Amino acid sequence: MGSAESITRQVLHVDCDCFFASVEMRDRPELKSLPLAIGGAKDRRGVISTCNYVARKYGVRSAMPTAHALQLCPDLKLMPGNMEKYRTVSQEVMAILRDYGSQFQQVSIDEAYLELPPFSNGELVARQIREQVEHELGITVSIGIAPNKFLAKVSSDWNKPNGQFMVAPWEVDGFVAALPIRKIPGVGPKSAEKLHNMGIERCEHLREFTLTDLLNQFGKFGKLLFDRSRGVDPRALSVGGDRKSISIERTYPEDLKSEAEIVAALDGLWERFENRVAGAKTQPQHLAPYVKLKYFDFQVMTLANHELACSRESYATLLKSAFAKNGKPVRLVGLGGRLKLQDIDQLAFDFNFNELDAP
Ligand code: TTP
Ligand code: MG
Repeated sequence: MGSAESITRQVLHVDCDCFFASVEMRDRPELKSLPLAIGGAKDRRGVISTCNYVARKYGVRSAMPTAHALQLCPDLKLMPGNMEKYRTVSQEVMAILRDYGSQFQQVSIDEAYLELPPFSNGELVARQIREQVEHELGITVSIGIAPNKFLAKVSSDWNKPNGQFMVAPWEVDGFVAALPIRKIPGVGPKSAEKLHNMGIERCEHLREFTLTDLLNQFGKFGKLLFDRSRGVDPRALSVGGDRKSISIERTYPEDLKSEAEIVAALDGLWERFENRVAGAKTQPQHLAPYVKLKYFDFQVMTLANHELACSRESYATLLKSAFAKNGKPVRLVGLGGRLKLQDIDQLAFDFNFNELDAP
C-alpha cells in the first residue's frame, strides 16, 4: 500500500440519494412518508427507474419490473417521471459540485467525482457540499472521501442516504481486506459467482492469488481485481472524456443589476463559449443551451430549454428569463450546453453498461 500518490490524493464521489424520487418528494412533500417509485406502468411492461427509501424496505429496486414491485409493495405510489425536470436539477447539482473540486468529472445524471487539492479537509468539504445542495436544491446527496476513485465510489454508498464516509490512507488496507468482492465496481453477478466458486468472498481472499492466476482466470479483468483488492486504482479523473456538458462562466467585479447589464455580459462570454464548443469537437446542434446565474448571496439558478438552438439569441432569451425570475443582483454569469441525452430507456441502458460484468 501507499505510493506517494495514494497518500496525497483526495477524491470525493458524490451520489444523489434516490435521485428521481428525491426530486418528486421535494416538489410534493406529502410523498415523503409513502413508498414511492418512478417507473413505467405495469400494464405496459414498465420497469422501476428508482424508488425512495421507504419503498426499498419492501425490496423494491431499480430495473425491477413494475409488476414485481407492486407484488412486493401493493401500496407503492408509482409516478411516470419527468426527465426534463431531473436533467435541470442534475445541472444544478453539478454546478454546485464543480466549484468545490480542482478537477471535476460527471459520471452519470446524479453522480460525479471531485479531486480536491492536496491537504484539503475532505470531510469538511463533503459536509459543506451536502449542506449547500440540501439548502439550495432541497435534495440530499451522499459522499465518499478516499485516496482514489474506486474507494471513493464504494464509500459514497457506505452511509447512504444523506451520509458520508471517509477511508483515510492508513485505513485503506484494512478496509479493503474486509470488502466483499461484489462491492468492487465492475464485479457483476456472473463474475461474483465465478469468484465465489473459487472460494473468494472478500478482497483479502483475492490477495492470495497471483497476478498470473487472475489473468489466466479472468483475462484483462484479472489485473483490475488484483489492483482493487489491494486498494489500488491509479485512474485520474477524466476531465472532458466523459463529457456531458460544456460551459464557461465569469464572476464580475461588480454585481450586474439590470436586464441590460446581464444581456451585455453576453458580449464577453459568447465568443469564449463558441471557442470552447469548437475545442471540444462538438457541434452546437448537439447541445441544449442553459444559463447559470449566481446571485450576490451565492444562491445559484440555472435555466435550460432543450427546445432552443444553441445560439447567441437563445442565450439572450434565457438570460432575460433567468434574471426576471427574481431580479436579484448577479455576481456570476455562465453559459452552458448540455449534450442532448436520449430518453429514459437509454439512461437505463447506460447504467447497465456501467455495471458491465466481467467476461
Ligand atoms: P442511482 O444513483 O443508481 O440510484 P438512485 O440515485 O435512485 O438511488 P441511490 O440512493 O441508491 O443512489 O441512479 C440515479 C438515477 O438514475 C435514479 O434516480 C434513476 C435513474 N436510473 C434508471 O433510470 N434506471 C436504473 O436502472 C438506475 C440504476 C437508475
Ligand atoms: Mg444516486
